[in-house]
Amino acid sequence: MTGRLITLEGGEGAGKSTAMAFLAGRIAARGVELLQVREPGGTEAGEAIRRVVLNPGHAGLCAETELLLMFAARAQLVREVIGPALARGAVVLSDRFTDASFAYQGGGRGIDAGRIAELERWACGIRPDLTLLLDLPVDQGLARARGRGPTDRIEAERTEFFERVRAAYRQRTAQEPARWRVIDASRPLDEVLVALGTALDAHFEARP
Ligand code: T5A
Repeated sequence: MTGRLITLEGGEGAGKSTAMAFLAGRIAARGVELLQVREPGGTEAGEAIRRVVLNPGHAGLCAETELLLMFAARAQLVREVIGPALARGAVVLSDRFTDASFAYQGGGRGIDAGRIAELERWACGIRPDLTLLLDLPVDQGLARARGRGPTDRIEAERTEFFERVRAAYRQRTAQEPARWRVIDASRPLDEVLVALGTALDAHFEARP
């Protein structure tokens, strides 16, 4: 068993928290070492960066700062946590990863994808083996996310921003179909979890 990185992506309110718990249980049942992380965050420095980027008080944060902070947190997470775990053969399950930067800062904020790809190579250096995308209409996701309570700085963006995020995610799935599995997250939760389980099992069967 060699280490592998599995990432979960999606727009706001796609249901990633519930899906993460389900996927973690399913992976652990295989008897492998599992490490769960979230982005931005996952290290002491990364969690501090998370508090800055999501704080609605920092309304004036520019797109470049936002992107660099995401990669600052990611660089720390890769070196401190993900890299060593993969080296010892663990399965790392990450709630968001570099694709979120392509979708939010690339699609949403309009930063050139080539620049983000350069940061991906330089500051991060690893790519997921499997990425599961929870895809659903923006208005449905926002209604779920905003129904939970106060919004963070990014959740407070306009609907058009999230439409661009969704389009960027879908574009990435089309560019690299072998890595992605797209799950219709507008369906009832039990159906979403079945689809996730099927996608995960297929990945492990293809690469035991
Ligand atoms: N970001 C992150 C960037 O801009 N660039 C980056 O590079 C990175 C890494 C992270 C923010 O940072 C941005 C993206 C984000 O805006 P976060 O708090 O981690 O902030 O936000 P999210 O990742 O979006 O997570 P959320 O907690 O907002 O959403 P989830 O986890 O997708 O949704 P969840 O599971 O809490 O579900 C929302 C509600 O819907 C219900 C749940 O019960 C819950 O109440 N629900 C369903 N209801 C009906 N049917 C279903 N199928 C349902 N699934 C869930």
